[in-house]
Formats: sequence, C-alpha cells, structure tokens
Amino acid sequence: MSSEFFPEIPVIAYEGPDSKNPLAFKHYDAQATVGGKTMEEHLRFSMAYWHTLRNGLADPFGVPTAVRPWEGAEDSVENAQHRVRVAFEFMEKTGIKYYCFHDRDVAPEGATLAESNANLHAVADVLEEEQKRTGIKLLWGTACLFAHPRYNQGAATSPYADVFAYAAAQVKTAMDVTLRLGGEGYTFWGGREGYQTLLNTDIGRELKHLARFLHMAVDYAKAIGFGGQFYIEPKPKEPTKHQYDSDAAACLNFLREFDLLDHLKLNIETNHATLAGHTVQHELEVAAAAGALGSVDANTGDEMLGWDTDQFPTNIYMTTQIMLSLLRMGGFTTGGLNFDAKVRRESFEPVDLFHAHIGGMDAFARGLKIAQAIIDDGRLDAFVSERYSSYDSGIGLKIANGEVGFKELEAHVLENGEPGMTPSGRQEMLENLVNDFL
Ligand code: XLS
Ligand code: NI
Ligand code: NI
Repeated sequence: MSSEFFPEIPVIAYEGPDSKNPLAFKHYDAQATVGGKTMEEHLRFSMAYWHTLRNGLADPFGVPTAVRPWEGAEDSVENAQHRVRVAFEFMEKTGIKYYCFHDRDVAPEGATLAESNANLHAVADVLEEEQKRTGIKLLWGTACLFAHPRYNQGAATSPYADVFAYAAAQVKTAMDVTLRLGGEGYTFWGGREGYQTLLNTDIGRELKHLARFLHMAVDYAKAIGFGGQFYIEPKPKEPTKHQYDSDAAACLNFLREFDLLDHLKLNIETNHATLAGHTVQHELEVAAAAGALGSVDANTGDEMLGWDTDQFPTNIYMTTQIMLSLLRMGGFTTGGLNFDAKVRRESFEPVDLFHAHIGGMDAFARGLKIAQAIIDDGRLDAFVSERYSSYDSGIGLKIANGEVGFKELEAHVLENGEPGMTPSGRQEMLENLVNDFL
C-alpha cells in the first residue's frame, strides 16, 4: 500500500458504532455478513473519478476552492498519470473496490482525435497497472459527450452529422479502453441529449438518431467482444431544459420503442429522481419491475433546490429504501453503488473527501442492515403478498393468466354481486413498522 499523497490518513478501519473517530467506519464492516453475503459483496461501492479527483468545486459564482496538493500546474498526460496513483491510494485507504470514469476525466483532450485517443491509452496504462497492483476494478466507463464546445447542441442528438460522427468515434475509443481495463459496464448519460427550445428542434429525428447511436454501440461491443453491461442513466433536466432520458419510465419506453431493451439496463441516480419529481425508490422500482435495474449512482439532492447538487448520501431512511429495492431484486450483478457525489465548495481539504465517502459507506451499511432486518422480519412483505392474494386463485388468477375477458367478468359480477369494501391500505401502520427498525 502506498501512502504518499495522504500521509496523515490511515487505512480506514471498522471501529463499530461507539467509535468517535471521524476517520473510521461505524457501520461498514466489509467482511461482515448480512443475509448470507458480505457487506462488500452487497454494496459494491465505487468512486466517481470526475468528482473525487477532478472536481475543483467551482460554482457559477466562484472559482475552484479545492486544495489538491498533488496536482501539477499543467493539464498534461504526465499529470494525469500521476493523479491515477492518488486515486488508487484514496480507494485503497477507503476500501472502495470499484471506480467509474469518463474518458476526459482521466486523460486530457488533445488537439486532434488521434491525440486524445493516444492520451487516453497512455493513462489507461497506469490505470491497468494500478488495478493489477490493488485488485480494484472498473465498474463502468463512459465518454464525456457534453463538455467540449462541439457538443453544445448535443452529441448523438446534435442536428449536425459531423458532431454525431465525432461522438461515435469518441465512444469507440472509450469502449476500447473500458474493455482493456476489464470494465464490468459502460454507461450512457445523455449529457446534452435534449433541447433548449422546441422552436429549432425536431424531437422525432433526434430520438431516432439517439437510438441509431446506441445500436452502433451494441454492434461495436459485439465486434470487439465487450461483454459488459450497458446502462442508460435517466435525468430530466440540466444541462438542457429537457433531457430525453427524463426518468426511468421514459428511458424504458425509448428502449422498447427502438428495440434496445435487451441491451441496456438503467443506472438510477438519486438526485436525478429528485429532479424528475420522483423518489429514488420510485425510479428503482420502475426499473426493477421491467427487469432493467442495473446500477445506482449513489448521491442525494436537496429537495428545495432545482439542480443536481450531487451531495453524499447520509439519509438512513433513504438508504434503507434503496437497499430494500436492491435486496428484493436479489442484489447487483454487474452494477454497484457509485458515489456520483461531490463535497461542498466549503469542504475543500483532502480529508473532506474521506469524511464524505466514509459517511456514504456507513449510511449504506446501515441501510443494508435495516433493510435485511425488515425482510427477515417478513411482516412488510407478507402484507404486500396478502394485499394481492386475490389474484393467486379463482377469478383473479384467471385475470392474471389472460383466461377471461369483459364478458366472463361481467358474468362473474352478475353472479357474485358487489365486492364489498376492500381491506384498509394501512399506510400509517406500515410507516410505523418501518420506523421500528431504524
Ligand atoms: C450528471 C450525471 C453524470 C453521469 C455520468 O448529472 O450524473 O455524472 O453519471 O456521465
Ligand atoms: Ni450520475
Ligand atoms: Ni448527476
């Protein structure tokens, strides 16, 4: 283990709930088992390279404040390679076993595509070396198709075909590098795939182009033998006024319409759910019901602010709800909990990065333990099964199996009369039940 960049910070250990040490886990005990799996296997934490290593903490009113002593003066390949060592020391010390990156987070964009590709491969050399040294893995890769000015009107949905082509070329190399690093997935977040005004926009054409783009990615994956999972990440707005992948339901409909549902799952981000006017659990359940819940960008928003604040998750009630959905689906396969989150502009010291990740990991460890206890207790799930049990036999089973239509159901009602008042939904009782576990 190297200890060059954070010399004052130890490997973060589990000290239990009574510890007062801010640089220790109170609940995340990687090898402890919950419901037959270790916490590490359940939670599959991932570090987001763009925030943890690259976010200078600027906001629209002020310059970056982050103190990052390891950064060189130039945005060079050497500096980018050096930064990889910092990233891996950080992950080793926090016990985070996965990371995610955009191509342009890890390596600088060059003057030409060829130069950018070479830069990315040169940094990937070091990523590969550090992965081998530490056993840390790539959860998913992605391409930044939203920062460069060429993408000001979108990438795959740009009205300009040469921009589409550039984006395709960029994703090609990002996929090559993801494959090279053994990435378990590849994510498409539609950074500017949307519109600012309908006065200049042909939605139908743009959606068709986006679908073409994703089909090309699927074809290319086959061609190079990339077997990782593709994800699409819903977000309703920001940077554009309306993003096409606005929420889980919109993404699922898009994937179905364009015959892509076999190839992509959803990567659900809490803050994006908030922006869409949903809870994260709503988004997770919509995705899971379609068999398409793939991965989670674990962060949190501020319900009073209308933008992506990308805060670290600390709300135990929320992490409990997330873990309930994940446990019920049988857990992650290729996905994980990726901390797509940044420290506040006021929290500019390197140690704040540790506090932030420790807090997020502990919050999810508690959510996991509580969710497993609720499942083991069984009353909540039993209530739900009982609530739908009229579909398990008799006329209900015939409805569910498609064995009856309106005529048969009319006959059923004429014979049996009024269903009578239904049982109570018992919302308050169930809310109290959940609180008993917190
Ligand atoms: C931005 C998105 C982005 C994706 C990766 O809001 O969350 O960070 O996760 O492109
Ligand atoms: Ni995200
Ligand atoms: Ni986001």
